[in-house]
Amino acid sequence: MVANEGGKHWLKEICRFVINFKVMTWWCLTVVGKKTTCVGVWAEIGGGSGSSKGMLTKLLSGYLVITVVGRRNCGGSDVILLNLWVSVFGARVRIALAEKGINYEYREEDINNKSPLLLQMNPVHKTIPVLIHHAKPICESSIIVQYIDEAWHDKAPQLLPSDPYIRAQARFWADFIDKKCIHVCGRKIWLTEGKDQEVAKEEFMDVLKVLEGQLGEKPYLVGESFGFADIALIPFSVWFYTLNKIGNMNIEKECPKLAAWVNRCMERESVSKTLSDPHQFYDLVLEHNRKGY
Ligand SMILES: N[C@@H](CCC(=O)N[C@@H](CS)C(=O)NCC(=O)O)C(=O)O
Repeated sequence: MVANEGGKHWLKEICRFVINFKVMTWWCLTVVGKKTTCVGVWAEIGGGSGSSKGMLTKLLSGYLVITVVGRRNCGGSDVILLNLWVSVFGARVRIALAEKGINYEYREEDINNKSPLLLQMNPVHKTIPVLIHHAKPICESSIIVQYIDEAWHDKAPQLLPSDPYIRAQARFWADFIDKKCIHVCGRKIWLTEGKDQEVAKEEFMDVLKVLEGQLGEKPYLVGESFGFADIALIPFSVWFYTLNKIGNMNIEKECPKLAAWVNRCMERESVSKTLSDPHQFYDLVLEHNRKGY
């Protein structure tokens, strides 16, 4: 009789050990993967020495608590943005995330010393921004903004219009902004002098004039609300102050509708809180030009 009870006890101990081991392994993986801390539950599970029924209850409740904690905490690091504060492309993604009210972990990259994570997540272009969602990377700013709109389609506002034709228009203008190389010819204005600079200024103003025409009397580039095409363009407005100063231009005078559109966009918190200070940007450009980058 005593020997039999001793045998049962021995079996219980093995069962307890196996369950404990499994839960602990799961717990450790959860903590590492989701960056959670749950010391209290560890103590609860590890310190138990009561009956096996009591222990099982403790284990199950620990398991549930861990699940809840794990789920609650994963919101932050489940979405990671690899970025550079001054990037116009990164600003697109930050505006889209802010519009949707998505929490994310921000990681600043050093473009001259790219992190192993960036190289692993964007091995083709090796550029920022990269959005990492559920540990999977999405690259290229316009694609990321569209992904955000689709992945969080249940969160307002919709960044791409629901009407297929208007959606195509929004994509057309975002594509125009990228293909017309606002980025390349804008940079040329502060990177060149003399004739080359004059050519770059002309190219840049031609593109802005087309966009001024597209705006017309509308509040936003496509449709009646702020969306995909606006997000593609608005980060470049940070450059206007620098271009006016260095290129001796007056963008606001030449494109008054565009200037009013910039002010309208800046009324949105997603934009005003994301875009960097134009004066800070100007100082950075002067510093880079002085160093001859
Ligand atoms: N087409 C890309 C452009 C991204 C891009 O040019 N990112 C720059 C920073 S603004 C970068 O990572 N440059 C580093 C490099 O080219 O090595 C996008 O839309 O995301």
